Amino acid sequence: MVNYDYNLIIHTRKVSAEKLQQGKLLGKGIKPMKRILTIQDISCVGKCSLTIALPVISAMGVECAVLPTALLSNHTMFKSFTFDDLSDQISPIMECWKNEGITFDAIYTGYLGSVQDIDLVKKLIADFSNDETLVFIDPVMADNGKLYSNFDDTYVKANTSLCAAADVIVPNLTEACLLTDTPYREDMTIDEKKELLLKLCSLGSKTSVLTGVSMEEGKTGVLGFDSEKKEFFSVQSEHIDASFHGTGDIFSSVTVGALMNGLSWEQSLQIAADYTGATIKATLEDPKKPWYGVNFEQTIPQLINMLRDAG
Ligand code: PXL
Repeated sequence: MVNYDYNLIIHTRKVSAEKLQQGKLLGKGIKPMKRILTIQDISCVGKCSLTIALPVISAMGVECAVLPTALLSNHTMFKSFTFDDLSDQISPIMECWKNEGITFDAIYTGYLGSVQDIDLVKKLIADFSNDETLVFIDPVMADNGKLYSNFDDTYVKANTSLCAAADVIVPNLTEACLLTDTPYREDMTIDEKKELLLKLCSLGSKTSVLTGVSMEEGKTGVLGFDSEKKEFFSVQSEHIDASFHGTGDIFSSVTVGALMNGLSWEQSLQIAADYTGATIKATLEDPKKPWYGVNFEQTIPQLINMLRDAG
């Protein structure tokens, strides 16, 4: 049951007094560089996972180390695809990193690809994280009420146990329902979504953030629950009536990148929601837009401006 005593904080946008301060370049000798490790597949064509995380996080002035879990010709929304599981590479890479004394400020996982990968990633998190490391898990496996091809119940169970290792998880509604064994309904009420969030946190993550939640007409964003503060929170942005592949990967990459720039949770989620919306808008304007992904490359300057305004 939803505990109605918990506060719900709806964050409102803070408009910065000065736009685009001259000469204030990202990371220009101000703070030490942060290093994120992102673990997801590499789809050679399709604009998702690593082909989003790497350029987006780098553009945000944060080092992005990668651990590819699988190599695909293109993502699985295409009619056909090749899939080569790279799980046999994970342990030797981890050993090498340990010997080299390599550490990470954040570990960010997305589409992993196989149960074996998930088990290895759990070990990696145990070996490479401490109290200072942000463990950010996007349990990518489903959307619009359906699992992506290649996945089954065993994968869902493995992903559920991975979520226990997280500081924060960011499922969409379909993934949240699968993780909590709740029947999926597109038209769930806000109270039902709050109940889902409580169940998600009981899996073990400190904070759960449900993506694609509209709290008012014409807006969309996230609804989250912070189990330490015992507080629900929400961030909203303009709703653009179109859905594209890869937007979840953009949202997660921007959130982690913004957090590593020292921004607060609310600022980071707001920038992620605003940038995702701006990118969908820009894509819609392109008469030659690809069906398989968004034109995030064209909106990277906007992302940098948002970051500079917030910092
Ligand atoms: O954007 C999610 C994603 C990532 N990686 C691969 C996918 C998908 C969604 O279909 O197929 C390979």
